[in-house]
Amino acid sequence: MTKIAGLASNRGRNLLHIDERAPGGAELAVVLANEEGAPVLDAASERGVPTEVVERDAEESREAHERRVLERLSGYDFDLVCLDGYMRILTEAFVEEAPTTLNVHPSLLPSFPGMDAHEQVLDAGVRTTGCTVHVVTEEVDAGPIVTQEAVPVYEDDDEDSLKARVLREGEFTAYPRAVRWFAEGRVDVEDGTVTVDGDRGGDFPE
Ligand code: 3YE
Repeated sequence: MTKIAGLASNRGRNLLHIDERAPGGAELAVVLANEEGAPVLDAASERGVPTEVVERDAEESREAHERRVLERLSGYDFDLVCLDGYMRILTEAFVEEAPTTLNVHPSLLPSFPGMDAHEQVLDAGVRTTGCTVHVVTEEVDAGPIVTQEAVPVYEDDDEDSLKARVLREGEFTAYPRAVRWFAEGRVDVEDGTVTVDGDRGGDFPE
């Protein structure tokens, strides 16, 4: 069974949603936050999921913090790492050491990478946005795409309304789908490309 190490900085709603849906039988083995007060910690505990906090100490290097994260995770059994609003850029060392790591980004990459995706979408005036589940590689938001989900943009949207729709209609569909594909052993990550057995693109097959 696929076990997930979930990394989040805030609410981690995708992680909780994935644990609830158990796509392909996958479940959270642990949730790790880099912020002491991250709401995901209590929510995960309520679900019976173990939690860990590894804050970055002042002056601590990126590598040193990551080493502590990996050390803490090494006490758990997992075969997939899922980022959900984890506000850290991961180093090449992490990417190489950890099992396959997925992230969900709130736009249809490669359009609108970066921190302010919804603002960029509204400024650009596009009528369709969405989300992208991709494999984490050294370059942020540039790893191979596993799956995407399109979401409409409405005239009267602001960043909050758009963010809420992309989460509920995009991320809550695409992230569990990607995890299920992994759980079913259908995803092959090799040389910077992802192939999904049986997937012709779009929504085929569920
Ligand atoms: N790391 C790599 N590749 C990826 N992290 C994420 C996706 C992704 C990744 O595709 N290598 C904001 C993080 C950006 C930021 O600049 N954070 C600072 C620290 C801020 C803090 O600690 O409060 C930093 O230096 O990391 C997940 C999304 C990353 C978003």
